[in-house]
Amino acid sequence: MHFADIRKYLGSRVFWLFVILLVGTSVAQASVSEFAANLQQIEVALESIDGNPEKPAFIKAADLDGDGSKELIVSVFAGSSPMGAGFVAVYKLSDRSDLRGWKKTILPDSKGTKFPNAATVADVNEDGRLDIIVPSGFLATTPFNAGQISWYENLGANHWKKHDVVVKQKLFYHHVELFDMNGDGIDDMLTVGERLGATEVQYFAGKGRGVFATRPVVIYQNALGSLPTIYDVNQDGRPDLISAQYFVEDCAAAWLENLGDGKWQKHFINRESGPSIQLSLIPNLISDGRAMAVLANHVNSADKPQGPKEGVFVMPIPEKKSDIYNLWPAKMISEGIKSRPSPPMMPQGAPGVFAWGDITGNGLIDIVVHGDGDPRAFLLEQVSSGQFETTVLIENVPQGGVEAADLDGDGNLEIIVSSYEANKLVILKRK
Ligand SMILES: [Ca+2]
Ligand SMILES: [Ca+2]
Ligand SMILES: [Ca+2]
Ligand SMILES: [Ca+2]
Repeated sequence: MHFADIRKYLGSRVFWLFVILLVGTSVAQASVSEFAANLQQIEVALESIDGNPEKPAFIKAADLDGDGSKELIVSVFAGSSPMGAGFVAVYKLSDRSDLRGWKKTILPDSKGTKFPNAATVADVNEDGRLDIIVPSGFLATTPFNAGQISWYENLGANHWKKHDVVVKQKLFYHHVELFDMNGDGIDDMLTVGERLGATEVQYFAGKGRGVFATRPVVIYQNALGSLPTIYDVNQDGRPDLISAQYFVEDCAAAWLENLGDGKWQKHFINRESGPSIQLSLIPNLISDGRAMAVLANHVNSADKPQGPKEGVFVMPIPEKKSDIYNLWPAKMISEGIKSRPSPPMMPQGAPGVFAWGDITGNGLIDIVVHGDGDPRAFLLEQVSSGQFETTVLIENVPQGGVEAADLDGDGNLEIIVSSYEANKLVILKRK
């Protein structure tokens, strides 16, 4: 979601937005009418979670304490740079019926994390409490060997203890899947380490009770990308890996076939949509019982008019087994997403990361996508089976993340949107 170098954004413009946000509710109310005017299908109200979230990026909703209400885990870039650093914040609703009241906890010892990326919520040490895995680092940290994976042990009552899995890596990490990769019955940490032009698909073998090998097993070089998914693509009983590709530019998306005995084979899925940020498999997306791959690319048609157009694509997993090994047909389901031109030395791309769920309540799964280099967030509403309509949800949220979750327990999904460039963290709620 932040494949641009953000260091130069930390200037007067960000400070100006920060001051406005602190002015309070009158500004927020004005924003409501501003984006509600853009909505055709749903009405939303905006609640500001935090007047100064300190440049929030990735967002994850999960019920960490088992009280039936979801918390928000926000990866905050703050002053992230090779020298400065960010942190991870957990927001908990004080009163479930009031989305305005959030108690913020900064995970202990998370201050100093350089570019904290997408958090994973899982019970790492198998004590029955959900823990938080935080991978980190980015292009700016590679010369400083500052890539890292840590996890925060849930001690109960909102107390946390930090454990490092790996530190001081040239590679940076965006996402970890907790999964038993080597079949010894203990979950391992699967991830894709990246740097400019190269990736390594790795796992850190679990030894039990939250202890992991300090050196990774490298299962493939120069395949996949930031946000890998484990899925048995060819239904042979062996879990495969699938993801978008960005830093290795031979395709937009690929999967690694698990051949057994530690052997893997790369297959291209899409070579026409350009460098891509996220591929997710969504079960029963169009209500036909099949899983579909949804791909968001990350390109800039303002900079490269002859290049791929920005968009979100659906790619059904081919039904004929032999077709799984060929390119999968892709259909663009978004409309009008377009990156800003990149300022000098600050490459921009659109769209960014996405989340999904039945946002509008018609029983069909919708997709919420951040524009990233397009400073808007969008709802791709599934109006009838397989038919999507694009709506602008909110403007002026350049570069950030999205999540969809029912936070207040009324049965409707809220949408949470961040912008690290504009220092915003907001909830959109259907009226
Ligand atoms: Ca635990
Ligand atoms: Ca294992
Ligand atoms: Ca398989
Ligand atoms: Ca709700």
